[in-house]
Amino acid sequence: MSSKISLSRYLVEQQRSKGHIPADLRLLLEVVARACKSISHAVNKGALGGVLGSAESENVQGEVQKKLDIIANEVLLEANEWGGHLAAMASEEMDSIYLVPNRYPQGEYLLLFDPLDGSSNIDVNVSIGTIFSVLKKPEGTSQDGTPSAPGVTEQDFLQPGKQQVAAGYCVYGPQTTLVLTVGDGVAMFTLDREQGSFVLTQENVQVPADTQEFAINMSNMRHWADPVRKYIDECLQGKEGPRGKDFNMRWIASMVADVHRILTRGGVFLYPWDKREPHKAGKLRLLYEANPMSWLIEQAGGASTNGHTRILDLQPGQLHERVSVVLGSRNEVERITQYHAEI
Ligand code: AHM
Ligand code: MG
Repeated sequence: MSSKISLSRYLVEQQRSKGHIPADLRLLLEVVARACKSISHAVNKGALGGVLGSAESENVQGEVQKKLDIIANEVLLEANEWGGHLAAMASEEMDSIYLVPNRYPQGEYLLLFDPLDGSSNIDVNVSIGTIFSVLKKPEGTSQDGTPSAPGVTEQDFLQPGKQQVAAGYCVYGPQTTLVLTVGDGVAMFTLDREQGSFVLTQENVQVPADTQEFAINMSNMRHWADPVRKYIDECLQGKEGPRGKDFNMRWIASMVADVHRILTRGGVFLYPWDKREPHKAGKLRLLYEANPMSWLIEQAGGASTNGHTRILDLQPGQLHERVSVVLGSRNEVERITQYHAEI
């Protein structure tokens, strides 16, 4: 008998022993994992599958969509709409929310995703991934005290990240790895292509509190605010500077891959506000990227902030809201937060 623990078995055991996962949520996560397998196959085929290149369209944020952005989005919608576990979905690639069609039963969960994060890396064969977040549709009255509208509205999605009931990502790299939290630590599952299933390969993932590695797009240095500039400048001074140690830098330009490295060996990731588009809080999206990644990082013992406030405490104002992100090894995140308070 195999001692390997599949994702299905892991979820069933979580449901049974710890009561973290109601049956519908377990079904939802299995369906998301199945969709990720399918996206992984499409990514793997690359030029052979005719999936590379631009789709000649733009998303709501004015970004040019790649063919694989659209394929991944459709795979996730199709896989999740009929199971009865969802009320609605929202995606970085869609202008507005997607209601489960009337012909299917409605569930109580809301699924949010960045179907293919790291789009600029698709055509150059560098790791990319799917990021997802699960919320419960609010019950009863809405925030202003009036009875909530029947069906689902965009407002139902505007919940702080601390209300997530599951979050994760799947990174399509040398291996395809699914990383998941349901609020009881972080577990990693590697896709076994021969068996066609995700197999548990690491439990209780921990981010070391200290690190000598940072991830930031250095080409934006001249646009940064002073606290970020000070932090990176001190790292660059290495042993001779105030930190008294050398730092290494990594920037993959796929948040999934950068966060995966941090969950694996520590580090700090920054995509801060900068002066290029001062009216935008940052580049990354709060609901599809920052919230799920922040919860994973916190569940692994790390920290995540926008420089001033814990990301998971932020009340979203809009579906496609952007945010400044600093996450990873706790002591470095605390130092950067302190610089924001001082400068
Ligand atoms: P995307 O969701 O359109 O792919 O954009 C998000 C990505 C992140 O994965 C990554 O951290 C960042 O954008 C890279 O930005 P840059 O091109 O400035 O390096
Ligand atoms: Mg993204």
